[in-house]
Amino acid sequence: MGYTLSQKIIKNHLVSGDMTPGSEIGLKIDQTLTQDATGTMAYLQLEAMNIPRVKTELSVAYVDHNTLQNGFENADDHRFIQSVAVKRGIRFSRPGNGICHQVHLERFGIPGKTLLGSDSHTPTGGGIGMLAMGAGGLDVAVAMGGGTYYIPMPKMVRITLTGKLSPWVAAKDIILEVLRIMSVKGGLGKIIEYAGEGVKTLSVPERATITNMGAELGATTSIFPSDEVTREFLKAQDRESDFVPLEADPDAVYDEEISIDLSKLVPLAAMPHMPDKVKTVEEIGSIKIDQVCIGSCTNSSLFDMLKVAAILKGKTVAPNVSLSIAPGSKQVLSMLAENGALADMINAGARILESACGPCIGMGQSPNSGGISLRTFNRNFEGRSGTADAGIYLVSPEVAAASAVAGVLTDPRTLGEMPVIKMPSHFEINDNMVELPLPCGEAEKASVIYGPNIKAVPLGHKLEDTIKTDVILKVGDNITTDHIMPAGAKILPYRSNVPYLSQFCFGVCDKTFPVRCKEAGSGIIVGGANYGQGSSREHAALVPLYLGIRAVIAVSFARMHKANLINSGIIPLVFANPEDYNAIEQGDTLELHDIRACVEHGDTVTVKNITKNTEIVLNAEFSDRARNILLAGGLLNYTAERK
Ligand code: MIC
Ligand code: SF4
Repeated sequence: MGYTLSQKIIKNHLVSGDMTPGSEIGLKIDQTLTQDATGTMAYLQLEAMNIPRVKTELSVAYVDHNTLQNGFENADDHRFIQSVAVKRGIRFSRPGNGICHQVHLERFGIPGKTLLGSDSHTPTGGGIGMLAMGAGGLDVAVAMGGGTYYIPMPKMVRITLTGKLSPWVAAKDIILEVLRIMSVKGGLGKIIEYAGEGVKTLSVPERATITNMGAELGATTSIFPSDEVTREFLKAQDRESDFVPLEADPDAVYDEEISIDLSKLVPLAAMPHMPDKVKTVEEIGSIKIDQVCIGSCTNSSLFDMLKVAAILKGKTVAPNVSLSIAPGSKQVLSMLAENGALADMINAGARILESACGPCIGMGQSPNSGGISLRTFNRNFEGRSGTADAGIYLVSPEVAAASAVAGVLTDPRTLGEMPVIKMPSHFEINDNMVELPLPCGEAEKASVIYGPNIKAVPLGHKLEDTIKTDVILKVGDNITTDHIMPAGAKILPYRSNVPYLSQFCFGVCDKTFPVRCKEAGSGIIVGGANYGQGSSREHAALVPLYLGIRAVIAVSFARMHKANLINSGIIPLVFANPEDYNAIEQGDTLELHDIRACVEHGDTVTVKNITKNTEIVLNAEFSDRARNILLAGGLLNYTAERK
């Protein structure tokens, strides 16, 4: 029996375990990336582990998230990251160089290599055939130190693409269609591989849009074969020598198969407040809009920007609309400037933003009250834009630009003939904004620069025999990390200061949560299905740890969040019978009797609901390594114990 494309890469990087779906495997990581919002924690942890120099083939530290510097905090974080990077053998991508995933694809990604990033959209690298995964900062720090990265061996899904996209239909519509079919939990524990004749019709930036937003499926990662299209892209980036052809064996076996005829797709949009609430633009109708934002790691390539510029050329943005555009990288922005496309955007009235995440993470451009905003981004979770009652629709660059001019949601097929955009045969290459690490000899003498807002990483403590505490919060299905630990311009500057950040924990669901935790001293959270979906941010575990959360009991967990909980020493437990979710209420007192012994040896835990005088069985299935981490009270304690 042959191997799938990702099984081949896994096999080449397998350090431990066997490739049976669900069982834990350990992988060697070739490359890592961090961004600044998760990077400070990752580097604090790297420093705490005393790693003098990274052992990966390549590690890059990007600054792209916290770029609104309306206080000293973000600038201090950038300086801290830069000082660690140059000292520890990491390349530093300076603010202004672009969004981590876009820059990494352009300049560093290599087919067949493994990439671990402290950001959930790291799978963008799957667009050039990398096995690229998101993880919490601590896991990335461990990988930088040469440590193995552990995941449950994923199941394999093949999405066969046939035909060719019709005019005005985009790669974004392909991934929105996949989200419509599979839902935001459909990819849990799976790798999505794209195959079929349709693949050849898609450029690397288009493939990267699709693998990027595979994060919204909850998938471990998504990947395209590395073929002649990949070679052309790498060649145009002066990196043809990095090309390796890669594809699945013809007799590879998949656990799930989906087929999509590209020629049947039409422009789609994800409606508020979930990326899988997908309808056709036509069905939603010409609703009035207030804002359009174009950019983000999903849709900010030169290819996307040139399409947008062609639609805007000679037009004016509708008076009721504010249009912002953030090109994904310095390379994209300078090429737009040179070929005149930037002038077309500016003349149409677009507000040009720096090459960074910007509005995608609520760093500015929050819509007006109750505003409707069309965004080419990947997430439209409630409150993420910074305006609690705004309605965010996720669309392609074509739909966004056409709508910005019309002032209402617009199907671009009504615009007539589609402009033909060709990929350049050579990109402008200038890596002057990537600072190289100091050579050995000099690096030892350099110091790490901390700012006053940078506080220590909270540590868990050894797991006790029995936990008896109250359910401090009960929430429903699909709770995102944006619910648990919101981002945005006001909060993000405190990513290095967990005590301060803790005031905002679960702010979207229940503003009293942090105060109640402090009063209670400890607590348990009860959640529904797909708890912790969305980002890789380990703050969604570190902050609850700081607030005294001991365990989370849920119907199911998102992969990265579950790993972050374990790394923090918070026990993730799953209802053996999902119906039992209804048998616990907020405020109930629970007793996890003999929890230490159960975590050490058992596969189940019986929880006593003292308030209701009932008992419920919970699954506590962990790998041996996860058990030991939980017993030690988190990965940092576990690592220290083993030294
Ligand atoms: C996001 O898109 O939510 C983020 C901000 O990029 C996060 C990382 C973070 O919270 O810093 C992600 O996707 O992992
Ligand atoms: Fe940045 Fe948005 Fe991409 Fe996250 S999803 S990395 S915030 S552009």
